[in-house]
Amino acid sequence: MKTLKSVKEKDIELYRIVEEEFARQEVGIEMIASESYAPTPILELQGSILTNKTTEGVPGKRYHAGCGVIDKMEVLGNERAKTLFKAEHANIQPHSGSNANMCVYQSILKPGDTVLGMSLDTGGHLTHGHKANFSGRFFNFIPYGLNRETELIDYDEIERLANEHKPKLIVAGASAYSREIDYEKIYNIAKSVDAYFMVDMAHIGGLVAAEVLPSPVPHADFVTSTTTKTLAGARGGFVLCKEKFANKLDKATFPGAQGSAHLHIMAAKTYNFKHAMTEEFREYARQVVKNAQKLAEVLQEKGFRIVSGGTDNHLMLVDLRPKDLTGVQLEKALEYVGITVNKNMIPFDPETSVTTSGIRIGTTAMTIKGMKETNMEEIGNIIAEVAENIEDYKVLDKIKIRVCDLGAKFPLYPGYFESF
Ligand code: DSN
Repeated sequence: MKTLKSVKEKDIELYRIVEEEFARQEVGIEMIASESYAPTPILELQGSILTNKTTEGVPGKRYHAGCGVIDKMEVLGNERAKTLFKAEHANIQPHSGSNANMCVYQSILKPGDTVLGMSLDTGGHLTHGHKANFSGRFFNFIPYGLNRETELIDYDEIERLANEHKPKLIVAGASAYSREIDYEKIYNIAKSVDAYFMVDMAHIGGLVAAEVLPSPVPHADFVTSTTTKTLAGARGGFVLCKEKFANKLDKATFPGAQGSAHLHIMAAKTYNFKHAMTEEFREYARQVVKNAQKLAEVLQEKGFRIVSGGTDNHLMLVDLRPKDLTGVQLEKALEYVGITVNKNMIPFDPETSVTTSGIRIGTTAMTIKGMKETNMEEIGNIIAEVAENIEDYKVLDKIKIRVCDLGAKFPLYPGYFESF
């Protein structure tokens, strides 16, 4: 690859690993719901000389000299994030979505404070209070979940828990939930107990930007996100908040949660926000959802159960019990044929998180490569065939060739990289 010319000269061992991963991404059918392919300007910015500068603080109030130029970039990024999401204040410094959440907690919580968050096993995120994560160790998170019948967020449970525990903060948002969230309802619950309200929209940020899904920004005190998932860009995070929290958030980010900023990544985010304002991006976001809905429909026709009966966004949870399979079995068999998904617990899963009864499938990455509903039909059929032939390697080997042929029709960065 032209862009890795020096790596090839200086470290052939490492170069070969990148080359191998390029080949995997080139022909593989990528359906991990948190993945996307960053546009080439983002690859360039993430590899740019901006990585060389050290900054701490915010534009105009720095702890190092020589920040005049870089301040222009950060101001531009903040302004674009505010415009894109109609937010009062933005901070694009968080290194990741987890860091973005840490920055908000650092802004308004003290260790031991009580917080409500969606449990990981019903679709939440590690940083929403899991015991293995800093959030669950430093704060008193009370988990809420889903209604067993509808498999939708149990808003009555949130209200009951809020009244019982009087939390300082309620966190909404998920990494494995396929339905729209009623932000206004949770906001009203939060305000009734005098709690702050934060939404982690990491998974759906791109769909919100494109107005394919409703925005949490009018309702939430803080909104966190990554730029990597449906925003399809830089590997990092950011926070939006009401102006009255701006100072608290900036101080909680630096020096509260992070040291010097990653300016090359912040520049990539800045491009990301501009790209997400284009009609091309909006069209992509609409197609992501159309593809997910088509794939869910095909899988249902093939006898899989889709949690909650369908999807409003880029992902779906597939219950494999009707096929008498576990998540780990199907994940492995799909990986063997070249389709990447992840095993995932379904609501009220009788299996452990290591085995699981489900898989999570997302359509972001393949939509970026140009796939449409007809391709989703083909992928749905292939997934069903793999499930029916889970250990029949003669059949799986034939399917592998079909997957490779399909993947090769949707190349990665066509015309950008020189061939190996
Ligand atoms: N939270 C993980 C996921 O959803 O896959 C990583 O972002």
